[in-house]
Order: sequence, then C-alpha cells, then structure tokens
Amino acid sequence: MSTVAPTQEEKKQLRRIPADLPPTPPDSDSNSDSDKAETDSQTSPEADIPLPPPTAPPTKVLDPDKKTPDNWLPRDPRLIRLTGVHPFNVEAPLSDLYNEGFLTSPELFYVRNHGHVPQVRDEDIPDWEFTVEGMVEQPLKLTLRDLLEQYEQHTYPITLVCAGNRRKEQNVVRKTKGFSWGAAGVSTALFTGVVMGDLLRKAKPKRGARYVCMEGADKLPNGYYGTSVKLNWVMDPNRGMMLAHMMNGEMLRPDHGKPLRAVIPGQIGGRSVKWLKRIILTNEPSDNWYHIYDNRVLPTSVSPEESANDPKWWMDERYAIYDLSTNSAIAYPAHEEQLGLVGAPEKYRVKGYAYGGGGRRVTRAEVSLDKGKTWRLAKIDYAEDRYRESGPRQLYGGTVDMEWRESSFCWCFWNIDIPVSELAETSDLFIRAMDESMNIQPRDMYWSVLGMMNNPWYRVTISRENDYLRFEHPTQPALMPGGWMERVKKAGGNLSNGYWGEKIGGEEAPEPVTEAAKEVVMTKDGLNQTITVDELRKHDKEDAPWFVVNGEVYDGTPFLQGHPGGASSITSAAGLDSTDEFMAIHSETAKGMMKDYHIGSLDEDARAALCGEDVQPDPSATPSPVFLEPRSWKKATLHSKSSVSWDTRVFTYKLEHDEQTLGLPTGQHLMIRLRDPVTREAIIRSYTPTSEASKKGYMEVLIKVYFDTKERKGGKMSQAMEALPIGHFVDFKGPIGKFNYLGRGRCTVNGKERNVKKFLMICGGSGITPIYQVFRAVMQDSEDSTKCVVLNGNRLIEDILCKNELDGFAKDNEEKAKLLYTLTQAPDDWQGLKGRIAAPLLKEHADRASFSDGDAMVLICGPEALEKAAHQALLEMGWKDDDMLFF
Ligand SMILES: Nc1nc2c(c(=O)[nH]1)N[C@H]1C(S)=C(S)[C@@H](COP(=O)(O)O)O[C@H]1N2
Ligand SMILES: [Mo]
Repeated sequence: MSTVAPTQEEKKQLRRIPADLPPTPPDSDSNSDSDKAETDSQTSPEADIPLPPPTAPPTKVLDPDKKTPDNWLPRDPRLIRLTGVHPFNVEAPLSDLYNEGFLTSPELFYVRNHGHVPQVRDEDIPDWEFTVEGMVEQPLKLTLRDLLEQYEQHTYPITLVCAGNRRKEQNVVRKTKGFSWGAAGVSTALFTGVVMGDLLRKAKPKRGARYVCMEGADKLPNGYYGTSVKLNWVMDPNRGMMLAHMMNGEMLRPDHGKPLRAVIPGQIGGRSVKWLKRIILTNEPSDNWYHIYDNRVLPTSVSPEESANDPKWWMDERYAIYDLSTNSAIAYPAHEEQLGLVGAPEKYRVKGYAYGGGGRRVTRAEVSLDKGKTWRLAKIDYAEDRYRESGPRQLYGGTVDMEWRESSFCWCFWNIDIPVSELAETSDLFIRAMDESMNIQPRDMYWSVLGMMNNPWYRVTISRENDYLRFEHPTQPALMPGGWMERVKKAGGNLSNGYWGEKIGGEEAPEPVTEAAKEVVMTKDGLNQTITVDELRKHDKEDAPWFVVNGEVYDGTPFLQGHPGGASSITSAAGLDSTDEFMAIHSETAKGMMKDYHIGSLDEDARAALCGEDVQPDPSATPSPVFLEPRSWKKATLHSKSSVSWDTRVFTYKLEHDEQTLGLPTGQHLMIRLRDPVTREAIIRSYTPTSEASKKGYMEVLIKVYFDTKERKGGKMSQAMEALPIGHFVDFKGPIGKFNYLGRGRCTVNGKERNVKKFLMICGGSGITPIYQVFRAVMQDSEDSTKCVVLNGNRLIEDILCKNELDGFAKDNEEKAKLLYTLTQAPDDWQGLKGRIAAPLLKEHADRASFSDGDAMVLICGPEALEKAAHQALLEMGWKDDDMLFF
C-alpha cells in the first residue's frame, strides 16, 4: 500500500472548498425497492456521491428494554436481538440491511454492546473528557469541544463488521463460545471526526511506544471495555483510523458510542472502542480482559474445554485478530424467497455484499452453480469510489478527501444475472470474493472456539416445488429456526468440511472432522402444536406451570413432586423463558426426560416477546424490604472476600440497601449466576448462605474453590467467583428448595407440613452449609427442643468448615446437639471418628432405635458418593425414603 498523504498546501486547498452538502438526506420513497442498492438512487445529483438513506430515529423505548439498564433508550423494533433482551446485540434482517443501500441508517446499523449503554446528557456532551496518556511526551486531557475546535475534521464512509459476523453457521457445525450472528453483523456509515494520528502527533509518542490502547466508559464484569491497535497503523494516514463524533451527519446515537468513539477501518469492529474515555500508549498490547479473551481465532484444534483450561491460548498475540478476512454473502435471493417459474423473466439478478480486510479492495466476486467446479464473474459496484472520484469537498462539517487514498474502507455490492432456467436446474448457488492480494474465501469453514471471521463460500440452496423455486440461506440469526444447515443436520447430513450435507457421488460421506457436540433431543417427535403468549401466560401460576426452553413449551405440572430441586424450581419458571438456567443446570439425562413434558412450540410473536429474562429492578419503584425474588434475577455486588482456608472463601455481597434482608427461609437455598462476559453463557449453581436470615444489607456465602489440577478440571463457578473483582455484581434468584424449617420442630417438605423431634444431619465438605442453617436455627431458639445429631465427614481437620461455630452452638446446647466429626485422613492425636460416612459408621453412631418412627428426619448434603452410600445404609437400617431429605 503506498501512502500519499495530502501535503500541507493541498490540505489548505481542501479546507477552502466551501460546498457543504445539506445535512439531511433527500427524501426518498423507494425504501422498499431492493434494486436501489446497486443504482444508488440517493446520490446527490451534482456530486454523484451516495448519501445516507432516509432515517427515522426511533422515539419509543421498546417493551423488552424497559426492564433493563437501557430503559431510557429508544430503538428500532426491526432489529433482531441475538442475546436475549440485554445487553443489546442486534442485526437487521439481511434484506432490510441490503435495501438500505451502501450506507446504513443509524437505527438499522448492527449493534454489539458488551453491557449497558453509558448515558450522557446532551448538555454535557461538549464537556465529555478523554485522555491521551502512557508513553507520550505530552499527555493530553481534552474535551469533545477541544477536539472539535482544535483539530481538523474529516468525513468518510467506513464499514464496520463484527468479528462474529456469520457465526451462526459455525454454531450449527459445532457450538462455539459465541452467540449467533447471521450475515448482517456488518454496516456502513459516513463517520465524521478527527484522524487519530493527528491527535497522537500532538501528544508526541515516546520512543518504544508501539501500541495504542483504548478504553470505553462502559463498566463490565471484567472491567471497562478496552483493546489496542498498533501505533504504526494509527500513524498511517492510509489506514484512516479516526475518533468519530458523528455518523451520517448527525451526532452518534447512544448505541454507537455517543458522544465519542474510535473507528478503525478494515479491522474487526471490536477494535472500534465506543464511549471512548482513555487512549494509552504502551510498549505491549492491551492487557484489558476483553482484549485477551475476545476477538481471537484460536487454532481449530483447540476445543472450548481446552481453551478454558489453558490461558496460554488466549495470551498468544498471534491469535488476536485485527484486519478482517475477505468475506461475502448473498442478499438476493433472500431466505425463503420464492421464484415462480410460470411467466418468469428470463433472468434473475443475484446480488449481495462483499468486503476485504486491512483496506484491501475486493477485486472479484464469483458465483458458482455447480459446487465450485466452475465460476462466473459478478459485477462489482464500489460506491466508495464515488467519494474518491468526486474530489475534495466538505460534508457534515468535515473534509472528504479520498482521492489520494489507496485503501478501501467499505463493503462493495456485487450482482450477476443468471438465467432462471439454470437456477431451476441446480441445487445451490455459491458466492466467493477475492481481494487485491488474491486472498480468496475458502470453500471450507475454519471452525474455532470463538467462531470468529467465519468466511467460507456463502451457499444458498434451491429447491424446486411444483412451479416455483424456493431458496434457503445457510442459517437464520439468533435462535431463529430455518436455513439449510439446520435442515441438513436434522436429517443426519454431514456438515463437515468439503460437504454441504450431501453424500457426494453416492459415496458415504466420511465421519465429520470436527466432532459436533452431542445434542440431546428435548422435543416430542411429531408434535405440531403452536402456543401463543396468551396461552402461556395462563400457565404462569404455581398449580399448572408451563415453561419455555429454546422456544419450546413444557408442562411442568406432572413433575412438580418428582423434581429433585423441589417444586419451586419449576413454579418459579412458570410462564417464563428459562433456557439459560435450564441448559446450564441440567445433565444430559435430565434433558433426555424433557420430551415427555413437551407440549408445543411458541409462535413467532411469543418468541419475540419472551426471548430474555434479565429482569432489572425498576429504578423508580420503592426498594423492596427483601432482596430475593423467586421469578427474576437480582443483582448484588461483591463487597469483600475472606479466606477461611487455602481453598475456602466467604464472599460477602452487598444487597440493594442497608435495611434489606435476604429473604431466604431456613432450609432453602438460592441460585447464583455468573455470566461469561464474552459468550454470555451462564454458569448457575445453588448455594446456601451462611449469614443469618435476619442480617441486614449484606449476605455471606461460603464457597469452596475447586481449583484446576493437572489431573482434573476444577469448578467452573467456584473459580469464576474466586476471579471476580470486588465491586462487580452477581445475579441471584430464589428461594428454591423443597424443605423449609419453620422452627420448633415444624417443617414443610414440598409444602406438606410435618413435625420433627429429632434430626439426623449427615454432611460432607461444603455440604455443611444447608445443614448448618437448620442446625443454627434450632440452637438459637431456646424454646426449640428438637434434637440434632450431626455427622460431618471430611478429609483433614482443616477441611471441616464452620467448626468453631458448630462447636460453640453444641457447647451451649448439650441437651439437644450432638456433633460427630469423622476424618478419612485423621492425625494421630485425633479424638473424633475415623473413616468415611458409610454403613459401618452410620450403624454404630446413628442407631435407628435411638430415633423414634414418624417424628425423626434425616437431612443429607454432600458429594454424590457420600449421599449414595448414606442412602443405601439408611435404607438397610430401616429408614424410609419419606424420612430422608437430600439437599
Ligand atoms: N466501549 C465499547 N466499545 C465497543 C464495544 C463495547 O461493548 N464497548 N463493542 C465492540 C464490538 S465487538 C463491535 S463489533 C463494535 C460494534 O459497534 P456498533 O455497535 O456501533 O456497531 O463496537 C466495539 N466497541
Ligand atoms: Mo464485535
């Protein structure tokens, strides 16, 4: 790439050109005309440069947003939400995007937000402060006003593409750690702002500075969003990296970085930091969490497991992605488009978009009708060239001076006319693009853990149905069903490299190269029942709860008694979409049982209405006296953590206000949810807090951290919690559980009341927490005469959790408490029991005869092996299942 920047003299000349174009685009009534894309109907007649399409800024806050932190932000209802309701990650329907033409209106421009949108009041915009710091001679702290007044303004068109564009295709082949973009994670706008190099030159980079780190104002679970690019690139005028404050001639919209963002042409969208607050020059790439764990293409051999186990894959800068890969997609024929054959025109115009990376121009776009044996050349329209050709001018208060620029920052549109007779004779259409360095899109998918930069040939299938042709795209975005990939997969076809699901030449297709993760079928075969929102809502009560997983409706009523988590885990999901929780918590066996309870599929409106469940407190509502809500996730921030042993921590969370109590009945537990900040995948586990029910303002949870070892992978949740910085929030929901201790021997099991005179409490390791909660309740009430025998098994003395507290209660309540500790690795001077909790120990120390029938109960919580052994032994000793409760 040769770099011919304008000279000072030329620049002066540019500034002298007064011809400012009107800031509002001319009206157009051809919005539905899909052909305007290649005719550029919205060009200014005298200049022949494409101007933005008509815009209709949204004015209404949409219902789904009302319960999120973005509840102040109007958005366009046409956008397809890819990650439930919140955060806002959306693409436009592909046809709508293409119909917009070369430039996309801000309301349809794709959005990728990792968290909530920082809010800035219009009157504060000029005072928006940001810094240039780190390895510079002249650190700068300036306001947006300074940036506008002191620096030369430029306007040029730039295409942004999320690295995840087309990821759904990867997810169909094998689930990646990323959500499902269709092919519309790409958009183009005219950005106005300052060339980033101009600013950095003023700050005078020090020798040794090599990277430009950027940080946004959006605070996320792992810190502020941030990333870096190379200083060399920023200083290269041909690369065009800018700090933008306007988009298509208007102030940036909140979702796109209002009031200031970086725009990095030719690179993945993730480098274009929005809501920009800091620019830091360094000698190393950014150490921001999102720079390291996002926007990478790991080697295809690295599985999600492997990548989670070994941080070395993420630390390797070679796998970080910057320049986009060459890519293209077909917009027309659209997905599910039908082309009548009777009286059809002779030719059909196939068309779509293509883009290159790093400023490289797409130099050819080719279409194949025979699976890549032969290719025909499509016409390419580079609307960006109109700006180059039109010469220097002013637009939206910035200089358009593109004629010297050798690089391409934008997508192009291609089209080709194909005889309908030929379409009728083939089964598919492919597009591939090539750039000026002869980088060509591959036939085969390069699957990787994050599913990024997906760019194999884009295939649209054609099937002939009587007198018309039906077209199918590979996938539909998000959880939307449809597309040939899904169809082929369901039919057992092979989607691995080199195949599109068919058996080629009659041979058996070989085993897939990338093994698709096993998926359990959770739907009833042949069931064809659609369910509306209203029908679902009728079943959002406790008596006949229906719930939704992956858009399918299940009737939980027959399983209320049998559910191991207690009826409330089902009733709390009544009428709701519980996909995340369900998928995160349940085993393949549990998933396999689901088809028995499957009663139908949500209709499309219902799916749209229901897709998320991140209920946020309404800030205007009076704060509730109790924290937990059984039907929605509530946030509490991690306030402090303390170590009680090398692997056990007490995490303290701050509730919503100082007077608030947790709201957890004795014997019940709550769910904790952490989300993987990149993939939004939920980790959910249940815990019993150790803090007292009456405690105000805070809650404490004791968690044993299962660290990864050489032999074994540790605990996902406990390690994630250990890594969570103080001040970050965690989601809670509850109470859940089938047992509730009301006091003085009274308790309920699955809502049925019973009276207990004596508890046998059996626990191991961190299984003490629910036991401790009940034990403490009995001990603290002097009127409660219920007897408790606690059999607590551990490996070493140090492993016994809450020992001081237990001993203290027992000492003060000798008449009702008996504590038995047993160790499997007891020291020589150990006074307590030895060995694991199993038949011999139980028979000796929990003799059935000492517990009278009917009013005794066993509470058990511990590792699976312990629970099994104890269960077996207790049955042999004459206990009945009805008298045992497993937490
Ligand atoms: N501060 C901040 N900047 C950000 C992000 C973010 O979540 N926070 N997302 C990035 C990603 S991954 C992309 S693809 C682009 C999307 O820009 P857009 O939402 O304006 O289309 O913004 C990037 N900049
Ligand atoms: Mo992105």
